[in-house]
Amino acid sequence: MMSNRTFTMIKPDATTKGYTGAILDQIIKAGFSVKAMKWTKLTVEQAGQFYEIHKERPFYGELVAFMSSGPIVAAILEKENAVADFRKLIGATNPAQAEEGTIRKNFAASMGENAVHGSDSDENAQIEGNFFFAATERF
Ligand code: 3AN
Repeated sequence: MMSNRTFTMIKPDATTKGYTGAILDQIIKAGFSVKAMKWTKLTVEQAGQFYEIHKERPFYGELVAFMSSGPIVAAILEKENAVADFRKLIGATNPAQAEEGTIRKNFAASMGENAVHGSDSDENAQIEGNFFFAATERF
Protein backbone atom coordinates (compact mmCIF):
# COMPACT_ATOMS: atom_id res chain seq x y z
CA MET A 1 0.00 0.00 0.00
CA MET A 2 2.86 2.41 0.83
CA SER A 3 4.08 2.52 -2.76
CA ASN A 4 0.65 3.69 -3.92
CA ARG A 5 0.87 6.99 -2.08
CA THR A 6 2.94 10.11 -2.43
CA PHE A 7 2.99 13.53 -0.81
CA THR A 8 2.90 16.89 -2.56
CA MET A 9 2.92 20.58 -1.77
CA ILE A 10 1.83 23.33 -4.11
CA LYS A 11 4.46 25.93 -3.23
CA PRO A 12 4.00 29.65 -2.39
CA ASP A 13 5.00 30.87 -5.88
CA ALA A 14 2.16 28.86 -7.43
CA THR A 15 -0.49 29.57 -4.78
CA THR A 16 0.15 33.33 -4.87
CA LYS A 17 -0.01 33.41 -8.68
CA GLY A 18 -3.43 31.72 -8.58
CA TYR A 19 -2.30 28.41 -10.10
CA THR A 20 -3.69 26.16 -7.34
CA GLY A 21 -6.84 25.10 -9.21
CA ALA A 22 -5.06 24.46 -12.51
CA ILE A 23 -2.34 22.39 -10.81
CA LEU A 24 -4.86 20.30 -8.87
CA ASP A 25 -6.80 19.76 -12.09
CA GLN A 26 -3.67 18.48 -13.85
CA ILE A 27 -2.87 16.17 -10.91
CA ILE A 28 -6.38 14.69 -10.83
CA LYS A 29 -6.55 14.31 -14.62
CA ALA A 30 -3.28 12.36 -14.43
CA GLY A 31 -5.11 9.76 -12.33
CA PHE A 32 -4.18 10.68 -8.76
CA SER A 33 -6.87 10.75 -6.09
CA VAL A 34 -6.70 12.97 -3.04
CA LYS A 35 -6.45 11.17 0.31
CA ALA A 36 -5.73 14.25 2.44
CA MET A 37 -5.50 17.96 1.68
CA LYS A 38 -4.73 21.17 3.57
CA TRP A 39 -4.35 24.89 2.72
CA THR A 40 -1.87 26.23 5.24
CA LYS A 41 1.25 28.33 5.75
CA LEU A 42 4.52 27.03 7.16
CA THR A 43 6.36 28.93 9.85
CA VAL A 44 10.11 29.39 9.33
CA GLU A 45 10.64 26.67 11.96
CA GLN A 46 8.30 24.22 10.23
CA ALA A 47 9.86 24.84 6.81
CA GLY A 48 13.32 24.34 8.34
CA GLN A 49 12.21 21.05 9.88
CA PHE A 50 10.53 19.82 6.70
CA TYR A 51 13.68 20.47 4.63
CA GLU A 52 16.12 19.35 7.36
CA ILE A 53 17.49 16.79 4.86
CA HIS A 54 18.86 19.72 2.78
CA LYS A 55 20.40 21.54 5.77
CA GLU A 56 23.94 21.39 4.40
CA ARG A 57 23.01 22.50 0.87
CA PRO A 58 23.91 26.10 -0.08
CA PHE A 59 20.30 26.97 -0.93
CA TYR A 60 18.82 25.80 2.41
CA GLY A 61 18.28 29.30 3.85
CA GLU A 62 16.70 30.55 0.64
CA LEU A 63 14.50 27.43 0.44
CA VAL A 64 13.24 27.81 4.03
CA ALA A 65 12.54 31.54 3.56
CA PHE A 66 10.66 30.89 0.32
CA MET A 67 8.61 27.96 1.61
CA SER A 68 7.44 30.02 4.61
CA SER A 69 6.72 33.14 2.52
CA GLY A 70 3.12 32.34 1.55
CA PRO A 71 0.40 29.72 1.63
CA ILE A 72 0.88 26.17 0.44
CA VAL A 73 -1.42 23.26 -0.34
CA ALA A 74 -0.24 20.00 1.23
CA ALA A 75 -1.76 16.75 0.02
CA ILE A 76 -1.46 12.98 0.11
CA LEU A 77 -2.15 11.46 -3.30
CA GLU A 78 -2.96 7.91 -4.28
CA LYS A 79 -2.26 6.08 -7.54
CA GLU A 80 -0.48 2.93 -8.58
CA ASN A 81 3.28 3.66 -8.61
CA ALA A 82 2.50 7.05 -7.05
CA VAL A 83 6.00 8.30 -6.17
CA ALA A 84 7.61 7.66 -9.57
CA ASP A 85 4.56 8.67 -11.60
CA PHE A 86 4.17 11.91 -9.70
CA ARG A 87 7.86 12.80 -10.16
CA LYS A 88 7.33 12.26 -13.88
CA LEU A 89 4.22 14.46 -13.86
CA ILE A 90 5.98 17.36 -12.10
CA GLY A 91 9.15 17.26 -14.22
CA ALA A 92 12.74 18.22 -13.52
CA THR A 93 13.71 20.39 -10.50
CA ASN A 94 14.85 23.10 -12.89
CA PRO A 95 11.78 24.13 -14.95
CA ALA A 96 14.05 25.08 -17.86
CA GLN A 97 14.91 21.37 -18.12
CA ALA A 98 11.40 20.08 -17.41
CA GLU A 99 9.66 18.20 -20.19
CA GLU A 100 6.84 19.78 -22.15
CA GLY A 101 3.48 19.29 -20.44
CA THR A 102 4.90 18.73 -16.94
CA ILE A 103 3.59 20.81 -14.04
CA ARG A 104 6.91 22.57 -13.56
CA LYS A 105 7.17 23.33 -17.27
CA ASN A 106 3.66 24.79 -17.16
CA PHE A 107 3.80 26.69 -13.87
CA ALA A 108 7.31 26.99 -12.37
CA ALA A 109 9.45 30.11 -12.54
CA SER A 110 12.89 28.91 -11.43
CA MET A 111 14.91 26.19 -9.71
CA GLY A 112 13.99 27.52 -6.27
CA GLU A 113 10.44 28.65 -7.01
CA ASN A 114 9.37 25.52 -8.80
CA ALA A 115 5.63 25.34 -8.10
CA VAL A 116 5.36 21.87 -6.59
CA HIS A 117 7.06 19.38 -4.33
CA GLY A 118 6.87 15.63 -4.86
CA SER A 119 8.30 12.99 -2.52
CA ASP A 120 11.37 11.19 -3.87
CA SER A 121 10.77 7.80 -2.19
CA ASP A 122 8.05 5.77 -0.48
CA GLU A 123 9.79 6.30 2.84
CA ASN A 124 9.89 10.07 2.43
CA ALA A 125 6.28 10.12 1.20
CA GLN A 126 5.24 8.58 4.48
CA ILE A 127 7.44 10.86 6.62
CA GLU A 128 6.24 13.97 4.77
CA GLY A 129 2.56 12.96 4.90
CA ASN A 130 2.90 12.37 8.64
CA PHE A 131 4.42 15.85 9.03
CA PHE A 132 1.10 17.43 7.96
CA PHE A 133 -1.73 14.97 8.53
CA ALA A 134 -3.22 13.06 11.46
CA ALA A 135 -4.91 9.70 10.82
CA THR A 136 -8.28 11.45 11.23
CA GLU A 137 -7.49 13.76 8.29
CA ARG A 138 -6.96 11.00 5.69
CA PHE A 139 -9.87 9.57 3.73
P1 3AN B 1 13.13 18.07 -6.09
O1 3AN B 1 12.14 19.00 -5.45
O2 3AN B 1 12.98 18.02 -7.57
O3 3AN B 1 13.16 16.73 -5.44
P2 3AN B 1 15.63 18.60 -4.65
O4 3AN B 1 15.21 17.55 -3.67
O5 3AN B 1 16.98 18.51 -5.25
O6 3AN B 1 14.57 18.71 -5.85
O7 3AN B 1 15.54 20.01 -3.96
C1 3AN B 1 14.52 20.31 -3.04
C2 3AN B 1 14.04 21.72 -3.27
O8 3AN B 1 15.11 22.61 -3.05
C3 3AN B 1 13.58 21.98 -4.71
N1 3AN B 1 12.21 21.65 -4.93
C4 3AN B 1 13.86 23.46 -4.88
O9 3AN B 1 12.76 24.22 -4.43
C5 3AN B 1 15.04 23.70 -3.98
N2 3AN B 1 16.29 23.76 -4.75
C6 3AN B 1 16.95 22.72 -5.29
N3 3AN B 1 18.06 23.14 -5.93
C7 3AN B 1 18.09 24.48 -5.77
C8 3AN B 1 18.99 25.51 -6.18
N4 3AN B 1 20.09 25.23 -6.89
N5 3AN B 1 18.70 26.78 -5.86
C9 3AN B 1 17.60 27.08 -5.13
N6 3AN B 1 16.71 26.15 -4.69
C10 3AN B 1 16.96 24.88 -5.01
